[in-house]
Amino acid sequence: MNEAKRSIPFIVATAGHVDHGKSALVKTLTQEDPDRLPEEKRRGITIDLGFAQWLLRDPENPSTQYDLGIVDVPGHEDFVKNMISGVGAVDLGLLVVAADDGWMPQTEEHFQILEYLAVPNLIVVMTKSDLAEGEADFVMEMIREELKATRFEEAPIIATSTKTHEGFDALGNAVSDILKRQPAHLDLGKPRLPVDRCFSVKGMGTVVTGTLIGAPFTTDQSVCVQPGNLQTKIRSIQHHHAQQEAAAPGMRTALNLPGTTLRKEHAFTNTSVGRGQVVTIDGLGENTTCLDAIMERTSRFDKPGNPINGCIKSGTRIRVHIGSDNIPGRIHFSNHEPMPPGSRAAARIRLERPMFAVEGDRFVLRDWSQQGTLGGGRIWDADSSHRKLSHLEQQTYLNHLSASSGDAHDYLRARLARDHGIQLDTFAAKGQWTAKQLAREAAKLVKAKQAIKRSDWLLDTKWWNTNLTVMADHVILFHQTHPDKPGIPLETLRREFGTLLPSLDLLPMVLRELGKEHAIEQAGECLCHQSHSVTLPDRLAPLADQILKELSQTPNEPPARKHYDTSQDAGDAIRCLIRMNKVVEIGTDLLVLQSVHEDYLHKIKNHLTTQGPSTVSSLRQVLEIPRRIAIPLLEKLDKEGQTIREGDLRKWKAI
Ligand SMILES: Nc1nc2c(ncn2[C@@H]2O[C@H](COP(=O)(O)OP(=O)(O)OP(=O)(O)O)[C@@H](O)[C@H]2O)c(=O)[nH]1
Ligand SMILES: [Mg+2]
Repeated sequence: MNEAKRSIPFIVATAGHVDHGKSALVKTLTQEDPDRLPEEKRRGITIDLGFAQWLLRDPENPSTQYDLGIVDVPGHEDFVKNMISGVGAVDLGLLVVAADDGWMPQTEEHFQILEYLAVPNLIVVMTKSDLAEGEADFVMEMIREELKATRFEEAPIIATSTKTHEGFDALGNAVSDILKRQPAHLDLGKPRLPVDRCFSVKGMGTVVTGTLIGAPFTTDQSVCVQPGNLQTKIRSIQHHHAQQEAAAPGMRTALNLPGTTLRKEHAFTNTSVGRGQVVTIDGLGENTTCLDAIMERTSRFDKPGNPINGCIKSGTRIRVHIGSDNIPGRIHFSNHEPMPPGSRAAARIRLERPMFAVEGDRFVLRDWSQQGTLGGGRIWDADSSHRKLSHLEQQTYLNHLSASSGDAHDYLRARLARDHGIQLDTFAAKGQWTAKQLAREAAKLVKAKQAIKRSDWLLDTKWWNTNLTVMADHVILFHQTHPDKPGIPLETLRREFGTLLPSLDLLPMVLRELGKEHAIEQAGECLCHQSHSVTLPDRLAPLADQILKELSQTPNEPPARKHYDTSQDAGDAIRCLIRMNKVVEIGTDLLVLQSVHEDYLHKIKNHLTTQGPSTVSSLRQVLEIPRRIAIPLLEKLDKEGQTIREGDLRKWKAI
């Protein structure tokens, strides 16, 4: 057969009750025995995850080959936790049901787990068809009954036998039929490899394996292992025992990580790696012990696979399975009501040790003693420790996402409604969406006038406009109550409104917008309305007269501002004089009379427009002022755009 031109990686996982023929199915499909442990061979059951590669040609398009990484899971009820750690990023589930046994407790439990993890495709493989004894149709009927009213109602059911080889062509066709419609794994620029196996190879050191998602990994790439923030480098990469320069998302991937050791159980050290940890890159978020989620419980509580059918009380100790990890913790519901089967609820999970998780990730909850699966859900706040779950904004945020499809658009809108302002760059680094996807969704919100963009901030339009109006009203109210003051001190505004803003970095934008939309301008350290004119209160009149008198006595040699500004009243008098256009502030420490300032400006303009660009010292001579005034005066004019500085020279703006 000709070489396939395209090889598309996908992950396929088996699922189903113990002894129903999952491993035998994988062996027939791939000629590899997924059971590798001596104990598995001895007992004839699968204990831990097994892996194999299935290269499947698309029969309709032989130039396309599916490079399927098969994860074979154990069916025994004691090893469900191992099963979950293998099915985190699966494109297709093969739910195995033995024809001589039918739908059994772990068929049901595994089925629910695949549902909670939102596995996109399912094929039911009815194995051991050679043992069906004329009951095959009936068993198929029963299986179809179990699938009713689920996402997989229409899933193919294919009868196979590893003894007679019946059904394997049909199975291959069904798999390729599904996968040709399945989108390839995306490169989000955010690689994550939840470690599901970790072992040591002589001469190489530690090797970890897992299903790579989010972005490729390449040889020599610097990576970190979370939780633990262990920094290392990829020395080499293998994909199903073949050495590769790079691995793509959706590939079973083995990484050789130099300088790391095998972790013993939960004894985390700063060099050790083990199942449950995630190989990733820096900057994709922090480890967390507190997360908020939308949790759901199936209504299939009467099925035999779910021994834990009752309500879950708020505060119950549980185990959270996420990626390849499982961590003990407690679940709390916002209304403190117990959560019945067949419902959804906003929940907070407090973990007993840190985990690396990303918003949008799905998880499964099992009871503390690992008797059964309680439910599943999706993380929507990967670090909620600084918020209250009962807080209205957090409730609204979670409920909004609960009722949505949870795509990039819904996520961005919900976050904007909760946080009011989002700094897109840092925001995009976390979560499951690319900066490009989020920028596209942000542009849509801006177009619909639901958001406005200011530098890299996306702001909720209604919230932004309301706050600007409130601030502008506050300035006007201040004028009414303090007619003698030039305006509200910026510091007061910052104190009173700073907590409204998601970041104080937004303050300069607020000030600009107040000027543009509300005629509020900044005068020195104050904010005032353009129409506000200061009336000098009687108590300040003698001080103001004194300042004006002194300034006019030595107009070109004014004393430093601190010479006058010695009391609250003196400061108020100076601010009044500035607002009344009687004196001008040059730099932070100099005042000159308005008339003197006008004279300077006139002379500078005249000199620069007739003599051309000039140095500070020639301008000083024209103005007959010392350097101490000339420098801040020219810097002020530069800032205002009246003059332009070019090296040592100044030129007039109009030239
Ligand atoms: N007759 C018959 N026996 C089968 C078939 N497939 C598997 N078996 C037998 O069923 C037994 C269990 O098969 P496994 O493949 O180990 O079952 P499993 O689902 O992987 O079991 P666990 O991994 O322990 O859950 C073995 O003795 C197989 O030889 C089949 O198609 N026909
Ligand atoms: Mg097995």
